Amino acid sequence: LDISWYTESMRAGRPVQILDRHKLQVRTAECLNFAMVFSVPNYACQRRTTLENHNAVLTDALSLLAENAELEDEDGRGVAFRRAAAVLKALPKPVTSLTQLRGLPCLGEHSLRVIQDVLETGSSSEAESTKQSERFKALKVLTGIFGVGPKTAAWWIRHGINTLHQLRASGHTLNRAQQAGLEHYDGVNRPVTKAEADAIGEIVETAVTSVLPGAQVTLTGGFRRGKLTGHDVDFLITHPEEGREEGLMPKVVSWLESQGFLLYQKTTRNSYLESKDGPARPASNMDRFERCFSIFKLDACGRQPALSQADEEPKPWRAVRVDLVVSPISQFAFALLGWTGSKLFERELRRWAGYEKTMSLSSHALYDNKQSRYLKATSEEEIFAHLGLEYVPPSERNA
Ligand code: DCT
Ligand code: MG
Repeated sequence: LDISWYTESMRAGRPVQILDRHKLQVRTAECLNFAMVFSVPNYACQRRTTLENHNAVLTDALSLLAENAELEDEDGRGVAFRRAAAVLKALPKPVTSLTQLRGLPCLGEHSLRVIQDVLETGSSSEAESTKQSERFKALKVLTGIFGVGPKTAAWWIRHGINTLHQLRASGHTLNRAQQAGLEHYDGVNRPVTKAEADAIGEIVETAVTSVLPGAQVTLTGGFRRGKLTGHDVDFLITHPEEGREEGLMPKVVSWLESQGFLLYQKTTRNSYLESKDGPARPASNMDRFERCFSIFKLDACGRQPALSQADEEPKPWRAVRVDLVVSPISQFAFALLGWTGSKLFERELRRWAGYEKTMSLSSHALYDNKQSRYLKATSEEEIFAHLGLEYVPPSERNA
């Protein structure tokens, strides 16, 4: 009995002639097996991906290979592994056999090999050997410094620098962000808890409302999706009256600085102009809001004070990476959708918009290329509707 012929026939709705009792039994068994074959839509934004992951061993292996590709500055390969991992995250049950994955999107040859290895041996030899490799370890340590990307890390490694100690001893010139990153390395690389994010939220709220009453602060990023920890805390700030948000960021930053909350900050100005920039150039839109990359000094809130490595004196505070973004109210829904993530979910939304709808989506706007006009929205629900997608709440955008 040719199983693949049988399942293909079933899938295509072709009638299958039953010949005798024995074959009927076999085919019934195949039918049951077929019922356990998963089906998943192509784009992550068409799926509901909660934090409940039934295939963590598989997705951990694929995510590690994705991380390695990104550290090697090979984004294409990174995205391929991320897409494969996202498909498995969306499955309602653990995968037990490769045949269950037949016909699923985004599972390339390489990812399938990794999955097969895990299913057969319990772990991925490629992921394990990557994790142990000196190059991966060095890239991870060096890019753990705030302000250091894969290119800089690779350049340092080529010059014999693999550790923080070697970097400090090398006398290489670091920019202001990297100096702060090195100084606050331990804090910045320790996961931020939801309680810490909320404590920072209160500080930001106080800062924002004292310099502009009526302004609103929203927690975005992973915490809005329900994650319990994150690598940073992301906030989106707006004011219900268009234009009132102009010039807000420097005031907020000054307030925070005057109160001693900032260990480091760098503000970039809003450079987005609908009329000038238009939809044709969406690639760098993430950076066009008035945005502040910062390192916060957060007092230990009921937590055991951390030991600082240098002097072993207990530190009554910790360093936390915080991103602040200011958006005019007219772009708020797009900014909220764009800053809630996950990164892959966002990427897939833009891919869906472009390929399936001939639209350009950014964190500022949605442009319909067929109608040659912007589609306005005041809520995330409206944006999903414009895109012809079922609404997916933040807690189900964990692709
Ligand atoms: N974002 C994006 N594309 C990027 C970077 C960010 O679409 N290249 C969006 C999606 C998530 C949001 O910005 C915040 O970014 P991160 O803080 O990096 O992501 P996160 O989901 O909040 O992850 P973590 O919980 O680790 O902070
Ligand atoms: Mg974040």
